[in-house]
Amino acid sequence: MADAGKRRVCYYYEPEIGNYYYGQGNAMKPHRVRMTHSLLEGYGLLHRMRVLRPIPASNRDLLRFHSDDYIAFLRSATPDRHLDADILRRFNMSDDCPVFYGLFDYCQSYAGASVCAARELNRGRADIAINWSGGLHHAKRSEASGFCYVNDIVLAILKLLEVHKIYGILFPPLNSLSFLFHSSFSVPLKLISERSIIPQLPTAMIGRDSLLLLARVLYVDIDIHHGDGVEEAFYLTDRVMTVSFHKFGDYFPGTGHIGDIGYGKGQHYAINVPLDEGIDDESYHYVFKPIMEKVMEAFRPDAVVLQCGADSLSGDRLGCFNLSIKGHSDCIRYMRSFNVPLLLLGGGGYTLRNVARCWCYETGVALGVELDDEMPDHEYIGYFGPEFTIHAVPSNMENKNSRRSLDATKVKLLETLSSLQH
Ligand code: ZLM
Ligand code: CA
Ligand code: ZN
Repeated sequence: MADAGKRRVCYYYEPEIGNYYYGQGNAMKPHRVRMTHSLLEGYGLLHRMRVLRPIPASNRDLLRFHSDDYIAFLRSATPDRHLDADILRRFNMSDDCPVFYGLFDYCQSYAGASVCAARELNRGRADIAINWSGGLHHAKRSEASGFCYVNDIVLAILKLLEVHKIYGILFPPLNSLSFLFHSSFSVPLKLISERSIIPQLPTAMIGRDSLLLLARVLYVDIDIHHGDGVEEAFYLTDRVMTVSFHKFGDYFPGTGHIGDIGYGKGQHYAINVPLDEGIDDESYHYVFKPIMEKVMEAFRPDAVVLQCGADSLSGDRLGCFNLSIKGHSDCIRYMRSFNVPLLLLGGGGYTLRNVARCWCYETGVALGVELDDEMPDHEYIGYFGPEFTIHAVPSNMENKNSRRSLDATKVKLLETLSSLQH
């Protein structure tokens, strides 16, 4: 099988990340990233990949998506300085998104890790890059939302688009059947039939004897919440396709209707897969695999960004899906099997022991290493009793997704994807 082999993996981790604290009662706990790291160390996985400390995101990085006044506000806000109520409201700072100690350092750290990871893929130095502290998909240009302040995903995608361009050189004469192209990833020069590739180009700038093929980035979001911030950022473009699987109906943030498909040039480049509570592994993959297969075939991305929010797992404190760690990680396994440069990001996940289990196991999947179910001793082993296993105990909750509704969703989305293919 194509996915059986090894991959070059680089993993970004900031040792300070676990010390940031959103405040009492807030479900978002950066400590889960430190728990994951400690478990990775216990399993010996840190020796199987390059472990890198992120460079904090610069102002320049952050301003590629966010507004000046919003970033200036995040930089200056501290809990002990007076904060104007109107300004807090303007930037949507609230119980979900409080001003806490070290807020701006935290933002620079998780966003910097995603940008560094994207850069490493651009340079062709890794097949898979990982940042479990990232994936904060709700942040808007000038607004915090749902525990997210800066949108590290948008910044990483912009980085992938920036460097990852494909330049082609047409053989003279211009109407020759073949041309050479290469990409900035470590793809060797290849001879491609012009006829087979040119009609499928999303965008091409044709000079006298050269082609500039613009890169395409696919974003996939398996967090239980809709990936609204990323969708909105790329809603008008055909260079980024966004696909979110999420609980829809009386659930935060309320967007992600199946009929929201993008606009203008971006029409058909946003895909929303609304699901109901209690979805299990079998039902999830009944829609995930055929949809993603069709997306890969129709869109042919140059890089894939996968937001691996662990709040879609069974027993999550905020979530209401019923995925096992195996079922969740099969999404990573499936996307990895296409052999396209892959950026793995974190996201939600509020039952801490299951988040660490999930992201540790998924790091194993990235590396092509199967982990022993019996957990090794490590600093946070006390969180994992009484089972002390990597896999969590399944639940018997009811699956509110009928075969009929899943079929309807699948058929509708596969139909709109077909309109992309010519
Ligand atoms: N109230 N405290 C997912 C983001 C989910 C919006 C309802 C806040 C909470 C939640 C915060 C102690 C990702 C909403 C909630 C109370 C308006 C959400 C602080 C309890 C508390 O007790 C709490 C003061 C807090 C927050 C519950 N918030 C549960 N669900 C969602 C945001 C983020 O996983 O997708 C990616 C990282 N917010 O439902 C309210 C409407 C604010
Ligand atoms: Ca989602
Ligand atoms: Zn979530």
